[in-house]
Amino acid sequence: MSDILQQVKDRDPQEREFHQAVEEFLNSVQPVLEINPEYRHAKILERLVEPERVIAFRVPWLDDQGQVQINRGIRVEMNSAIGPYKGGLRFHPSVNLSILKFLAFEQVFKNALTTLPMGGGKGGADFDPKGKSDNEVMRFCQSYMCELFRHIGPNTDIPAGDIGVGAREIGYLFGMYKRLANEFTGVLTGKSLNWGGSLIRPQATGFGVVYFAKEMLFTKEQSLKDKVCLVSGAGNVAQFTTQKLIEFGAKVVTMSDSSGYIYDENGIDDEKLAWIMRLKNVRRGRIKEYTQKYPEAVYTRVDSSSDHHPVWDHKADCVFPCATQNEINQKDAENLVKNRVIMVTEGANMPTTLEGINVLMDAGILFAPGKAANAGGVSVSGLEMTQNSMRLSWTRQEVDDRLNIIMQSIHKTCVETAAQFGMPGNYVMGANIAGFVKVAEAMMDQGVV
Ligand code: NDP
Ligand code: 2IT
Repeated sequence: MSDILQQVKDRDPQEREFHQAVEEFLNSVQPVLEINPEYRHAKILERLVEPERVIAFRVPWLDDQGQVQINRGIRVEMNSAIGPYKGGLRFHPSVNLSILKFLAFEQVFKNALTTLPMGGGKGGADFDPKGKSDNEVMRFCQSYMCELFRHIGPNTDIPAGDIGVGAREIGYLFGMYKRLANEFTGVLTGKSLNWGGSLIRPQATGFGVVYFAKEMLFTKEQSLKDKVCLVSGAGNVAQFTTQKLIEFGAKVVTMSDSSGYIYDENGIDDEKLAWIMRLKNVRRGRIKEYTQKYPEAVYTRVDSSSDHHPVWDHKADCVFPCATQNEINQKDAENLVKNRVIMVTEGANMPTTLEGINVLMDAGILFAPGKAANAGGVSVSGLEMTQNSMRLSWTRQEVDDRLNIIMQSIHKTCVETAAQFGMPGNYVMGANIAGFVKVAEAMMDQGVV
């Protein structure tokens, strides 16, 4: 295991996020390799850490002043052993190959856990949608798709949203794909409802996170009712995590964006959340404006060079990091332990550092990794693909019921797999091993490809 990690590090020394995701995974799967020596001979791990294909391309576009702008576009097609590449697109200035490889790597095992036939991929660009006009976003998306379209397809690679890519961007991307390919197909998910989207897809990641959290608490004979919760982020995942937590009787006291966070001691209720959704999704404003509307709340600006994130200093029962990678470090985790948090459920991808995870698990805190807990989004993307293929639409209730069943099934798989390997309650091991075995078996069946 350490040899493989070292090879990955030596080959691409600058890819820190990718190394982190690979290390967490390798730490879990050792016992599977011991009982399946054939995986070693077939070099399954060595193949898993090498993307099947990486596409990198120039994205030139004209801004509103008529100036030429150039961004870098990437799509990582990581593994197609159990289905076509599937995973989101991220538009954020921090995007680079390391971040997209870590996301694509985690997506492979997440998608395997969903029970649906989807391989793993991820893509994006170092484009910053913040402060751009709708026309600029449209021109960027059109230019991005002018190259991407030749690499994707409803049976090849099906992108969706992630940070900075929501319904607006999916619409512009789809419009250009349709024009170039001369086909109306389910090549993207997260589409709007009236042209092929699925009910519940916007809500799916956040709702799924809370369905998963409910199952976790149930193992301790507890429920979300009256639990005080810290949520980070104020985007798609954070909004619908908060909405479902409120519905289940929990009290959410924080939300954040990359500039800072709000703490509302009285709890964010449905009306306040609706205001945040308009702020973020329509006006595209900053979370600090919340305190102008609700002066009882406190806004704290966050200095990104600080050694910890103050949102995690608050007393709470349950914690839902829903913004981005590495937002809970060792010190944050120690603060959560000190405050006697009982559960951390990851809505974002890899929001907790390796050191942070160790602190939480050593303290006996219930901890669920994003690849299990946030799989509801891609699951409903899979259901959107099914509906597109069948050329029909399911009702809200039908999709929500299926989402709930999938999250319960992922939870059960994690718990049973962890117990089978002698680590009861270890969701990290459960998720990694169960996802790995499904993909490894498919790779063994398909030979050296
Ligand atoms: P959005 O773009 O809708 O929201 C992202 C939120 O996180 C914003 O509040 C944003 O603040 C904040 N954020 C982003 N980058 C940073 C950063 N570098 N530092 C601090 N805060 C940051 O994205 P989503 O809600 O879709 O995604 C959130 C997380 O969930 C990501 O990790 C994503 O990979 C994961 N995820 C998303 C799924 C989906 O279906 N959308 C599915 C599964 C996982 P600001 O506005 O200031 O940038
Ligand atoms: O990280 C993720 O699972 C997503 N961004 C959703 C991917 C998808 O294809 O819906």
